Amino acid sequence: MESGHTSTAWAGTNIALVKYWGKRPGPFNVPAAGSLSLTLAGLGTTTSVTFDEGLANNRDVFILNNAPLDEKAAARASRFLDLVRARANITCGARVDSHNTVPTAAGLASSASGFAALTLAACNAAGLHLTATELSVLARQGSGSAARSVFSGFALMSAGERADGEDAFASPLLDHSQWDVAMVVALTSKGPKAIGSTEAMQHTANTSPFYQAWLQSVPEDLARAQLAVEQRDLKCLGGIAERSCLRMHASAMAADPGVLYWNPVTLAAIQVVMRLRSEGVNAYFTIDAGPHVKVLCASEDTGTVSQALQAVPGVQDVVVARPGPGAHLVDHAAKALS
Ligand code: 2P0
Repeated sequence: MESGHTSTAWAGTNIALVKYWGKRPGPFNVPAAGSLSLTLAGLGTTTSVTFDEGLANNRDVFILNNAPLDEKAAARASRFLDLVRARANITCGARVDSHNTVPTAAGLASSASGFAALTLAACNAAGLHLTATELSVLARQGSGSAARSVFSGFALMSAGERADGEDAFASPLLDHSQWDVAMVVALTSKGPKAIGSTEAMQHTANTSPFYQAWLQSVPEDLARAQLAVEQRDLKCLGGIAERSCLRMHASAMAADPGVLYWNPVTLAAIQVVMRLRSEGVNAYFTIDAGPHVKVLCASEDTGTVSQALQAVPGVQDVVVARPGPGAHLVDHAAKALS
């Protein structure tokens, strides 16, 4: 490893159409079931990593959007970098500089793009040249959803069977250039989310009587969604996405105490999507661990869908995102010129 060498990577965030909600026990952050997602262009994270032997006490330094990262997030990222250090047989700290193009203040920031970009930049800076599958296994240990952002467009995350999670990784299903769809994101609040997904999914697993039923429903959704992607069948994929989202949220709502991410604007946006469909527009909602509504539709319908969502009282902003490439290194010379 060459101390002082900086590597920069970009990763887009991804939106799951068959959701991940729950882990198997153990230290390796292994999902309890598979998931299927769409990686987005434009909304994501650029991260630069430099392993620096001059850092006091080998402590990592994290900057996010030009400000120091909060202590809890920094501790989590340091634990993740320990995995990279162990693999590369290095001990020094790292300087990590990240920029989110996801509107962070709106509570949309995703650990998916953050950990995918960190994985690739840190491995490259440490002189590790991993395959995409190996990167996905590693990224998963930072954040489950990050394993999917390694890949372009539609990706399938396997839960695997091994206790060490070495067979729990994402694989590419359909490249971002292969299907002209879009994700229209309606931001329904400005505040940060009430409860983080890592904690909320654990709480759901521990206390929700619906959790086992949720898990049992995933394999069939995954198989059907995979087929729908392969056949570019938007209606079929969208129907499964809505079902998966509602079942995931139902399991969380049934926890004790219940986890409710939605606000009244979330519900109003859902109803608008249903109305659009009754008018013949192929648009389908999904919602993550927050109140925002993401709508999958054909590219040609983004104008109609955006307008309808913008008209919902309380919607703060509407962002249109296209399918995007997987995590990749950013050329430093090109970066300096831009
Ligand atoms: C998903 N979410 O499939 C689901 C749907 C949120 C709702 O993946 O604990 O932040 O870091 O593995 O990846 C969010 O979970 O959880 C997530 P950890 P992560 O996109």
